Amino acid sequence: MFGIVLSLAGAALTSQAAPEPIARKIVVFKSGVLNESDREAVIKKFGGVKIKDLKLINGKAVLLPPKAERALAKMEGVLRIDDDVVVEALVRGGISAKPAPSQPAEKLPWGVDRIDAEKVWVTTTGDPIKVAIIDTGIELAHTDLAANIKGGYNAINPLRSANDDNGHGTHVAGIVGAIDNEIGVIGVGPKIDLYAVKVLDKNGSGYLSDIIEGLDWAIDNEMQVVNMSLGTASNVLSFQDAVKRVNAAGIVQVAAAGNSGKAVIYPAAYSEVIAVSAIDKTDTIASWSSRGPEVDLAAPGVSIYSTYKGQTYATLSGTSMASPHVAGAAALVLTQTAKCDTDGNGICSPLEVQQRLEITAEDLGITGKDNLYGFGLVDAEQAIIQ
Ligand SMILES: [Ca+2]
Ligand SMILES: [Ca+2]
Ligand SMILES: [Ca+2]
Ligand SMILES: [Ca+2]
Repeated sequence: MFGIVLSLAGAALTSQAAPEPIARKIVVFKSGVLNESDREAVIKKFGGVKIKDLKLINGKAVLLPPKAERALAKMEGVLRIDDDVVVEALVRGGISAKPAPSQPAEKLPWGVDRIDAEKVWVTTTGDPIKVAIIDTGIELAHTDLAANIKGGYNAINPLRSANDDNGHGTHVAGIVGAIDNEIGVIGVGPKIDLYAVKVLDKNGSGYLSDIIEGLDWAIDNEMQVVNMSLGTASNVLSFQDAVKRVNAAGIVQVAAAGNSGKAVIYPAAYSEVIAVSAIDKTDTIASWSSRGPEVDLAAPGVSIYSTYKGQTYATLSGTSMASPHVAGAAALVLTQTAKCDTDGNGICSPLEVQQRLEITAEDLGITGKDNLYGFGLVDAEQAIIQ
């Protein structure tokens, strides 16, 4: 009797509230309880509509009426329900200058020069390491990138190409691996194999579930490094679970620390991911670069000139621009197994690559590891040649 009264009171309260929008959620299942059709059925039963399967984390992205969430979470075989949070590209402000005209004479960008990547190209140019750019896509026809782009995937719409409709991913890709060809710019590793994994839309934002699907693609397609110049302040267990599995697959993960000037955001803050802060031309941390004990390395991230959509070039700032300097350096290290395989098992694990980059970094700020620069400025020359 009492229970009925309570539930009626609850119904009266909710009927007065504004109708809630359908929420985008990630439903994670326990393994081995429900088969595939039972999983689909339980989502439908609660008014949910499946968007996509997330096999990496044993889940599904769904549209769910908010009122159904608690009851669905209690169903047999359902482990938990996470928010499918919005994740943003970590560029700061807009384009600082009008995009440069198509195919200007080549120059060495200051960031690539500062980490002394150009000094290792006699030894390695990153060929044939596979780096996935988890981003807004890459301009597939850009003359300074096309020959290095070996594939891709559009997690937002698998029927479409991973071409970049924003420009951010094209900029990031050029920092990692623009071609040494007399035009435009040169990347950290000018023969790195680039893969465009489109998870962010034309406004530079996307859903966590699309990023998780992109990470799953990276495992299935044997990527060796993934760059994530993106993040969210929300710590979602599904994201942490995904990066742990990518790490277990032996893939080096590098991410932007964030542009808030405050705590390091996710995924950079996870221990399996190399978190990169941004410095300017004077080796000083950018005021807006996120900071904390999770920062592992620093890299150039202020006024970085690189490839941009529309066959152009642009100068951008953000920890988005710092992360790909480290991703490129990680790819260069991976070509030199003897430099990173400290346990001698013949392969360089993500942790071994990270430690190689850390012990060879140029210490900045206060002596030793610190909250602004981590172990210091990534130094490609020291990591590969020393
Ligand atoms: Ca240099
Ligand atoms: Ca070039
Ligand atoms: Ca090893
Ligand atoms: Ca230091």
